Amino acid sequence: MPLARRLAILTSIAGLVVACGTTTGSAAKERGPRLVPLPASVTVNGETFTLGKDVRIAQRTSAGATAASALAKLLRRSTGFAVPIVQGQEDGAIVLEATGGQDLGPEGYRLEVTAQGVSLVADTAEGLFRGVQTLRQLLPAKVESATAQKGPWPIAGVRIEDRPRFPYRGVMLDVARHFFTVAEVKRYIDLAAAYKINTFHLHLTDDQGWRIAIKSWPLLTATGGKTAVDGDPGGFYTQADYRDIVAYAKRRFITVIPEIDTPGHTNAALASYAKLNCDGKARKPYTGTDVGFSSLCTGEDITYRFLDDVIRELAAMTPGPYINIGGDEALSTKKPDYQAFVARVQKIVHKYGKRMMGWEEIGQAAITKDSVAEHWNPDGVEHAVEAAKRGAKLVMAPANHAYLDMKYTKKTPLGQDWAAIVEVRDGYSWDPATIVKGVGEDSVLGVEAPLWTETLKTMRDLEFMAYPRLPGIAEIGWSRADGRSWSDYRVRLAAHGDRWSAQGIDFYRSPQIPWD
Ligand code: TNX
Repeated sequence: MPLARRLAILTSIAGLVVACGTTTGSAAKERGPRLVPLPASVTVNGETFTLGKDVRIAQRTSAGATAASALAKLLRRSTGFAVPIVQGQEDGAIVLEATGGQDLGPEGYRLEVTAQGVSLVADTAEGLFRGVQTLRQLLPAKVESATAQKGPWPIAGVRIEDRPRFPYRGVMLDVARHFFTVAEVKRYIDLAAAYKINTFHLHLTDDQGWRIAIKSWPLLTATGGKTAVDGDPGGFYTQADYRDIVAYAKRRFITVIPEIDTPGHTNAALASYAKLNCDGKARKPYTGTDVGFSSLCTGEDITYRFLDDVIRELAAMTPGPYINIGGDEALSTKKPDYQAFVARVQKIVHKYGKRMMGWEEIGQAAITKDSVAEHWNPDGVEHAVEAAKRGAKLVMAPANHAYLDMKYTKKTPLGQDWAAIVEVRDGYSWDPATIVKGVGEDSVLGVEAPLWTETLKTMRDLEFMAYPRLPGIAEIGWSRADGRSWSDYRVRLAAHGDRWSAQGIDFYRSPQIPWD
């Protein structure tokens, strides 16, 4: 029997164990732990480990430090227990172990809960951190509370072995249309980390605002940072702010990808420096929501000196492998100019030791195999196919499924509907390996959930649009396709509403979900 088939049978047996381990019939799955994203295998053992006031976290190796402190912080806050972190092995503790050689992969983990204690094993510090996110979901929802709650604190007995399907599972936040503070960005990172997201794509510039300080071009923020959609207040990150965001994300094993959108979506830059315009005249600041009207002057050397400076400064404060150059909707740039522009900017990105990422339109240019294109437009798949033909990998963010700024229903007060109305089920029901005909699993690096902010002004707005859809995209990126179904997912997701409420998230109570 081929290995894949054998694994499939094994997994379906493991799935049965979940159902049988608790009770029989349709209530069975509801009694098993309702985890999102769905792990590769879960076996329920019927035991329970209850956290008491003497609970401790035992860190077997130093690789456990980040995961141990994240878990301790969460437990201290909501249980009120001291939760010391100790070294070595201890009975009745939560033991974190990353000794390597377990064949669990860079993000995989094995989590075992018995009446005696909790053991979390991974090959890497990152794997332990992902496993801690699963452990959180085995505890009562009140564990997410910011203040001390009354127990008890039972953890269901399970054996979970887990690893992701795709290495890239991202969220994107547009801080250009509306600005969000460092504290708000950190909260968004935290919410995403709970669902094992590992990439944070930060859309830093657009027609309406330039949000990152570039020391060699100070007017970008002094002028271009002042505006936002609807004349709302602008803002920008200093380089120290940006480094702070990067470091914060890193402690959650999330890689930051900065995007400087070019050659279109550049009005804020063109308003800041007259010399960046082909006619030498500064553009007026823009606070509307049209797209496709601006372009850098692709024939002039100054454009590339400008981008060399910007990319050099960005690369120096970005430890992650990618610089994103945007490239979408360059409707005011002629195709040959666009192609030459992308090829030339790619060289600059390479010069500073990074790989280039951009929206799928970059597939029209001579991109190298190490570049990554992001599919977004259901009507623009030919660019994604072209990118794959050039050997580049794709991140899938189809607007009619994955865009968190699409309305849930016609009546949703926030958001847009140009791509689709996206109820929770629509957001969940697609597969990255089949969404673009001609781009198969081998070309897919992963998935992303973009959140554009033309209509979103507050943290509450972001949370309302992201929850409950973001966890669905996270699951599509993490969990194997053959284990996923809408009927099972909606029941698992139903358990998460109380977790979000405990964190003060005002989520969309979709009628499609049987909320607890
Ligand atoms: C399309 S997606 C855009 C953005 C808008 C978004 C709104 C993409 C690459 N470009 O400029 O904000 O639609 O949904």
